[in-house]
Order: sequence, then structure tokens, then C-alpha cells
Amino acid sequence: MPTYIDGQLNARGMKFGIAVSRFNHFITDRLLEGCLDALIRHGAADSDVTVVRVPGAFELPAVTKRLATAGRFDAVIALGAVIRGETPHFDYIASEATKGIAQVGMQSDVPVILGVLTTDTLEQAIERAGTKAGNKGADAALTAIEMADLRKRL
Ligand code: INI
Repeated sequence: MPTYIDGQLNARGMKFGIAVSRFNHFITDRLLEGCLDALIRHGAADSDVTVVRVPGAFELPAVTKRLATAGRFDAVIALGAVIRGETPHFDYIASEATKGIAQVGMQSDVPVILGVLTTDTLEQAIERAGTKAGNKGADAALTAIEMADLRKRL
């Protein structure tokens, strides 16, 4: 009979660090709302959540790294929105942000969760920020809780 180990969705007593970008704040404010709501509804205390705002998604990896190495958090969440629109800048920002956050996660003792939208249009971003396609900030919160709980069990 195998041994199964699953993380549970109970955030009671857990501490979270959230890095969120101001760029496209119309979207990222919604992601942050969804994220905080999900953390609190799963038992996290308001006072156990620290939110750090950065200018854009490109700045997320550096701050995520500081949070992940601070030794104060059970999980760290990076929230942002990179929207292609008309700018070729998109590919560089999207790639550096996601690669950077993944790298921090691989080097970190605590879970680092990617909650950065990369979409072709503003409409797609709106759909993922609390409308048709749910709220990716809330999804990131649930992943953070599950991974933080799993880490304690392993
Ligand atoms: N930052 C974002 O978070 N999303 C974007 O869509 C975006 N675009 O398209 O340019 C963006 N650019 C700013 C970037 O993240 C940095 O803040 C800036 O380059 C300074 O380092």
C-alpha cells in the first residue's frame, strides 16, 4: 500500500509574503483582492500577510527573492499582469519575470508561487482577474496554502 502525502487547504497560523506589481494595477489590484480573500477564507490572519508593491513584473523576482529568504514566511506569492498589447517589450518582461520567479522558487526553502498573468489582450487579463475565468490571484493563494502545508509534511 503506497503512502500518499497531500497538502491540505488550511492556512491557520501560516505567514505569507506577497509581491505585487503596480503596472496594469487595474488588473493586479483585482488579483491581490482575490489572493487576500482566499488566504483569509482559508484561515490565515490578516496580520500574518505582508504585501510588497513593486513598479512592474520585471521587478518581481528580486523582491520575491528577498521575501523567500527572509525566513519569516511559509510561502511567497508573486502577482502581476503582463499584457502584450502593441508592445514588443512584452516578450522580454514576461520571460524575465516568469524565469526569475521560477529560479527563486528552485533556490528557496519555502514555496514560491507564480501568479503573473501573461495575456495577449486586456480582455483576457480581465477574464482572469475576477470575471469569466475566475481569479488567478485566488488560485495562487490556494496553491501557496497547499504547498506550504505539503512542505511541513515532507
Ligand atoms: N510591466 C508589467 O508588469 N506588465 C507589462 O505589461 C509591462 N509592459 O508591457 O511593458 C511592464 N513593463 C514594466 C516593467 O515591468 C518594468 O517595471 C520596467 O521595465 C522597469 O524595469
